[in-house]
Amino acid sequence: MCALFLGLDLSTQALKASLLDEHLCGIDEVQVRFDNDLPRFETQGGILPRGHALLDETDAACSPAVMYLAALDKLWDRIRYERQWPIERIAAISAAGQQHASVYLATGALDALRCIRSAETLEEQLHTSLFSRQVVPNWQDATTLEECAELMQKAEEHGASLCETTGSIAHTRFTAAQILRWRRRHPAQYEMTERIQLVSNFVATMLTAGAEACMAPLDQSDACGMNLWDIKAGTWSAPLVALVDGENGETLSSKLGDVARDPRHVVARVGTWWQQRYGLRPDCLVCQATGDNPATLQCLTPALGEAVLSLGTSDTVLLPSTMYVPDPQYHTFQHPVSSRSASDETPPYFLMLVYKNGSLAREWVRDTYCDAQWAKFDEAVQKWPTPTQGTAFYWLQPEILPWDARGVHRFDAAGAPVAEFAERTYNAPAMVQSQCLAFRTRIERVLASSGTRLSRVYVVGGAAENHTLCQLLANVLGCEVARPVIQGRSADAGSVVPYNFCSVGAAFRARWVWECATKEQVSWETCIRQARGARRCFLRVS
Ligand code: XUL
Repeated sequence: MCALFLGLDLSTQALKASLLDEHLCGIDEVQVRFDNDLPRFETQGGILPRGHALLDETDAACSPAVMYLAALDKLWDRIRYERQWPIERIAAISAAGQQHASVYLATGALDALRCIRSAETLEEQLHTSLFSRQVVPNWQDATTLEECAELMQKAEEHGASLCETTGSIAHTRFTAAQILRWRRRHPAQYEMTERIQLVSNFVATMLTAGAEACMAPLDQSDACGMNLWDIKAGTWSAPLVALVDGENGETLSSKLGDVARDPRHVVARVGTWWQQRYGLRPDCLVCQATGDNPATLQCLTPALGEAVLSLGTSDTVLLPSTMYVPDPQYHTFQHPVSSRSASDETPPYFLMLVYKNGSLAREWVRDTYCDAQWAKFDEAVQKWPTPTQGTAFYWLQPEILPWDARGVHRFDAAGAPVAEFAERTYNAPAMVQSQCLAFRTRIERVLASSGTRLSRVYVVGGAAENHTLCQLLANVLGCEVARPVIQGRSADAGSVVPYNFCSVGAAFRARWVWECATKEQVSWETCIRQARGARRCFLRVS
């Protein structure tokens, strides 16, 4: 009987699961969408609306922690009863979770997890005992500007900038600023917190529920999204931890728990609660989990000189890197599946560039200038393939790259500012051309520092379906543009399934950890290559 692998993704709006076979072919996918499937939590886009009674700050972007339990219950009911997946064949599970977002487990949480009975749901049994913080921050939260300034200053006082130490300048969504603000506003809750987890290791912890439940460690790559982890030293940064803790830092270190140093780490066998309630095998492995962007990288495994471009609400570029060259303009994270040994083909780091004005800005141009039709937008992009009429920037939201750029700025072909273009539909090519050029400028700069050239870009996200945009990207970036695909089980010609790359990336990790734990120690690259065989993993679109 062929072993199966499960990847979960606890993201902003949904909990998703992807089931793959030993050859990494997709079998099925299922999800629970928070707004529609769990309306009693009153979320909009997965978070509580502004001013909701449960929020202690009007503008906070938070979700009810108990909703995550309800989502796990509902997802597994769907897996078992609606979809009737062959659960008994699942050999290993890993997870992805929204980066930076944190979950706060109360003193006694582990005991509560060990005492649960299979006749009742997670939510029924744990809603009062598991969490010390009922409403938890989402990565979209921006209430922590003051705390960010303090973190930057504290790092400088100790002789290295926050960016040099942790790979990123201070960001409101990063966990350090979030914990600091909450600890000061709610000291009693902080006091009664046994463990602070990221969403990724929280899911792994939940999968151990039962008689031998344990706390899953943080993932190295995900820990880099906290502004607390000293990447070069491979330890928590003592001054930053002390600032966030308010004392000498020991309390916070123990609340954060361990960071797994080996990406092949097996957290535990799946918990007895899961075995009894859903029929998981007693030897099913719970593998180290990571953040959603690292998990996307796992799924697409770009080589050096390749990049992943995710065209979503914001546009994100992921680039593997051999060197640690932190820069305030981007994030440097440890690569989720690199062992960081000289013989490893997987580079030790990856860089992430985030452009805030992605799909929403493209949609604004489509709606304002192209009668709300993508066909008209595409027609205009094809009509003016080069910037003959001028150029423009559309920073509808304060931009990250370049930092805090705002507003719409148009220039004619001679470079003089203009209020509007003579032909209004020219706004469409002007926008996508300037977006593509922005990607090119920064990617080139980053790659130049490691002596590499861009050879291929994998495009994902809604806008990746737009062929005109992909062709323009290929022209501007001067490289091949490819759309990654997850093949269906039969691997018939063309049996390509539109899978969720984060949960599939998590399933890939489960496959690798299982291979290393039960067969032989192989590198990530070897495992994925051998499992996939000669099957196609992307479609060239340019
Ligand atoms: C990355 C970030 C988002 C979340 C989405 O820094 O904040 O992409 O990971 O879940």
